[in-house]
Amino acid sequence: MSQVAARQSAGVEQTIARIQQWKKTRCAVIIAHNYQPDEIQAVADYTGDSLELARLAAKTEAEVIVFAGVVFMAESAKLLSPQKTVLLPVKEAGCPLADTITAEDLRQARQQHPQAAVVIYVNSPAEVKALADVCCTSANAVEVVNSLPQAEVIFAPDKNLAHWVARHTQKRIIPWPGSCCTHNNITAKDVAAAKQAHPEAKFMAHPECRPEVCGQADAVLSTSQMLRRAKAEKATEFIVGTEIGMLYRLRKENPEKTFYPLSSRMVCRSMKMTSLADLADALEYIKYPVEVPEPIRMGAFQALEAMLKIN
Ligand code: CIZ
Repeated sequence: MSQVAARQSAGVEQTIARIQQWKKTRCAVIIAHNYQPDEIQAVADYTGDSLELARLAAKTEAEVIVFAGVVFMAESAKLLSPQKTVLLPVKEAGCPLADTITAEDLRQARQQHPQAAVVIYVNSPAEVKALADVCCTSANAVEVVNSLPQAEVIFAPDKNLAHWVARHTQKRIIPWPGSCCTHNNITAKDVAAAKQAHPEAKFMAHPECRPEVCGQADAVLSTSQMLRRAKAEKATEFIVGTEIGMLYRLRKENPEKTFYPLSSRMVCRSMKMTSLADLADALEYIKYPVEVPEPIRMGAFQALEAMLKIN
């Protein structure tokens, strides 16, 4: 090992020791989204999708929850655990998809479609969730929409997930024009190239991908569903059509199988903002506490609770 590499590795060890020490002092847990950098997932107490993690945060005895993820995820944890301190280590880590909708936009859409129910994907700001009839995840979106009495549904903010839902329901879906740039930038050409490179591999796509990408998938799955499918399938090779952070856990939990990213461009910049030093600083200096005003928290909590009653 070169001297530079040895110094870097000693620096990483020191930062991890600082994280462990402050985690104990603060009686904290670290939870990391499936899209976080490998080294962050490696030091986390729990990894998962945004809702799994918010539920875990609510169940833990810990008083401080460090959420390695993006703003809407830390907010969701706070919605379910208002009495706990929820920290987002990088306060600028926003979600470009969540930013495609505001509460005012949604109020106007409701006025235009007064008969329609409003289903809001969890990748959205708390004040938007607060105006929804019910929330959904990518794993349960179809089930949530089909459970509603209304024949029309405003589905926001992801247009590709809305399209996926529309294919699996009799209801009229009114899609919001938002999308996740990490998923939406991928085209049928990328799929063709990945399939040509790995002809034996099963292709799992996330429903935030474009319809022509999902249309070529062996299965369209949320991140938690991908983890379950990769374990259960006899196949030993998979092309993974979602953010590349997902490969860390897939590989760790299935060492005998091989996972290929659909494209090396599937990198969410916001998800990659968190560093080990940010985690250590978050714990030592209590950075950055997430606050959701109580009337908004109550409204958003009700929309989440309505979803949890469905599944
Ligand atoms: O809700 C989540 O965690 C995201 C962003 C994706 C998924 O499918 O789990």
